[in-house]
Amino acid sequence: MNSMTLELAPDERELAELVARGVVSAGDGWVNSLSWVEAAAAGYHDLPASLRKTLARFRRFSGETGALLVRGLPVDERAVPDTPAVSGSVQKEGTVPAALLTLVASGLGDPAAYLAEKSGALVHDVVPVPGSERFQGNEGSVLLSFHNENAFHPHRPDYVLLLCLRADHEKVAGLRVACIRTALSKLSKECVEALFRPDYITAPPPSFGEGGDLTKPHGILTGAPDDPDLLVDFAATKPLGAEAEAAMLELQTVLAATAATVYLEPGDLAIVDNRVAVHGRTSFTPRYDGLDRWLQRTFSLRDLRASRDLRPQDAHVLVR
Ligand SMILES: O=C(O)CCC(=O)C(=O)O
Ligand SMILES: [Fe+2]
Repeated sequence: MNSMTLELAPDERELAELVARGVVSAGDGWVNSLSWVEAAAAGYHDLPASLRKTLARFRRFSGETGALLVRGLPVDERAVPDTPAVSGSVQKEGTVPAALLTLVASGLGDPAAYLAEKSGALVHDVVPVPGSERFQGNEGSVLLSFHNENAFHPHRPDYVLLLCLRADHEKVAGLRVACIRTALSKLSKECVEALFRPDYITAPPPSFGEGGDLTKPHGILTGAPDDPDLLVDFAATKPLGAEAEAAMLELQTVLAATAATVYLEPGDLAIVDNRVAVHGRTSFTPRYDGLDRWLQRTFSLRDLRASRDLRPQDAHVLVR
């Protein structure tokens, strides 16, 4: 990724591990518990200064690629159990990787999840599932098209965090990230004008099951003409009319041509600014032998308060 990259030094990795272990033992052992989330919010301040400074900078301006790669986090692949191969798999018990995700999500905003998706778990497994190969979601293994995460949702994540526990056998599964800041100047004037018009409707992704409503007609681009927000899911956004459709096709071509691809290794954490960047994944061939690709994922919301009506008891799970 030609994006911001931070490589942790060995002593920083050790410190991050110490802080993560502190979360594991301070929480009551369950990732979704209040004590876990509180321990992560407090522990964030003890993470290596280089990491906190990089996250603060990224939070203010996520750069031309809208992505940050943190390498060298304490993930020991030899200690990683077999890759799960079931649908809806989540990380319920506290582990160092789950703590790292919750810690970083707490520094960027607050960790959050959706009840309709992966049972509201704060840490999801991103693993290939037998029978779901062609699925346009993170359980598939064919090309996963570009999308803003949960694009249909009024309180979609501001950041998507993907931590690699294990790479795929052939090391061909690439996380692709494309940012409107890089693409904008390569789009025709007509295309940009059409993308700003509210001529698109977006449906919930298949991971939401039957939950969630279609959006009202919206623009794919909104906000500042010179630095807009991007909102599209090429598997779930429908154009209303021929001009809207042509503009969406042009956008897809330019995003593909300007995307960065990263082959995540154990201990690599990719953070995507979901307001300006879309992501997807190249295809790969799972073997279902316990050693398949395994990422864990957490979402972060910058303004948790804005979704308070969807979060009973002020918990971190949105019920709709
Ligand atoms: O598998 C990947 O690299 C990305 C999957 C994805 O889009 C996600 O988990 O949100
Ligand atoms: Fe995604």
